Amino acid sequence: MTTGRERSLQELYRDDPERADALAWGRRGSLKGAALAAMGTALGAGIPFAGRMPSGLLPAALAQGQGGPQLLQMDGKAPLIVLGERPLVAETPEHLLDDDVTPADKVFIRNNGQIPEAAAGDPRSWKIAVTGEVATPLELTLGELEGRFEVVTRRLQMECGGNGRSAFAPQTSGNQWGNGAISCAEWTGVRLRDVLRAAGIRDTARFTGHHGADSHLSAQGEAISRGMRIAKAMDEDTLIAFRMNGQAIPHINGAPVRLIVPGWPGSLSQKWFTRIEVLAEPHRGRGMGGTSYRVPVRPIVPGSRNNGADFTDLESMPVRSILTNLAHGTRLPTGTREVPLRGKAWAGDLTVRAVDVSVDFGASWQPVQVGAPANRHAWQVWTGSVRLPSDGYFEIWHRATDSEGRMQPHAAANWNPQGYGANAIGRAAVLVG
Ligand SMILES: Nc1nc2c(c(=O)[nH]1)N[C@H]1C(S)=C(S)[C@@H](COP(=O)(O)O)O[C@H]1N2
Ligand SMILES: [Mo]
Repeated sequence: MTTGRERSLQELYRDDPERADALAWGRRGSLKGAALAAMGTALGAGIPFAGRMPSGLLPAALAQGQGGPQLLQMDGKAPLIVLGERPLVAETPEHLLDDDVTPADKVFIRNNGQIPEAAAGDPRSWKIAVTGEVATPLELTLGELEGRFEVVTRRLQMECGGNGRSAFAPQTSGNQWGNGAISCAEWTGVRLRDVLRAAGIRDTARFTGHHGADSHLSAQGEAISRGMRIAKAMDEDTLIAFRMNGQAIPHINGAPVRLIVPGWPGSLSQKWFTRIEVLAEPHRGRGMGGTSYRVPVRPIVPGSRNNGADFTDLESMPVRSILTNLAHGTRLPTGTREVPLRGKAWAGDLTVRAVDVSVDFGASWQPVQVGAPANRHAWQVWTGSVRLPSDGYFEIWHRATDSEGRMQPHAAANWNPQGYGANAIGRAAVLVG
């Protein structure tokens, strides 16, 4: 895949996708023989379903940048894909998310500021506070928290609000996540609602504000401090968590205690958790208001400027699927016709009703089996297989539908300046032969 001709098509796609499309597909969307052959060479194989390819579609194999991703080298962590070093941000490659319960080493990392020093001494003496619109403000050590409230264990998905962001066109600001800013670990902790009730929330309590021990890179103020409607704080699955998969939480993922607000943007799941405020008005911390974690109510022109005044906070995350048994770009032996597939799907506070797969660029779809979640707010495992008609270049497309009938769209929808809520159909390239 290194001749001048092949590289030039790839480069053209990167530098000037419209011209590349016109060259490859013709201005009326009809396929030009020579251009198709060139594209086939670039991909390393013919494209048996080329006739079904929507005009202007960039093959997934060409959408990858040149050169491999930078991989994380950190004790206790798998080789995650590093998206940023200061602050440290790393996503999990989809094919490393094959476990039903995400092991600690495969949980993605999203920091917004400086990683705080690991607390010296007994983690059970770490203090958390409840302040604001409560009858009795509380300050409790982790030890007291564990002793005083019912301890529960749940499998909970935690997904960054920007997961899938790299699918937005035009590109938005923020970390260019693929689909790997998701984990579903087994969290042990106490219910936030039990602690809030113990403090006696007042009738005026409408919102929360979350605080942690890390400071902003500039050392000015907190790294991030978000909040939510009180109803989500009172959800039985919203936890103050102190164990992940039965072990102490890894420091990088918020030890010794963090919030877990499953199904809503991960930014609410405060790491190195120190205090929750109960508020009458929406919280005004870093990461609130404007275009932060907010999406348009009425679609705006992609790429346009907007101050977000009319936007709404992103709450329940949209439906998404990932493919986990086959890495994007996998080469399968000549003659492979049956390809088993396995993946995960989830839909914020909702569940996933169906997952469909296609190998002909979405011309036809077939359902796969979708398992029940282990508990509410856990992701669901899907399994199935597809038949390929020949050797060549294929794309496995996977599309989930939530319990209210909403499907993943063909392209990232509802463009917004900071790129939240992108849940385009998943596409993995495979080469047979
Ligand atoms: N204190 C603190 N909590 C935080 C963050 C942070 O930077 N500081 N990042 C948030 C964001 S944006 C996400 S997506 C999740 C990521 O959690 P993880 O790094 O354990 O995967 O933590 C959230 N909680
Ligand atoms: Mo995030």
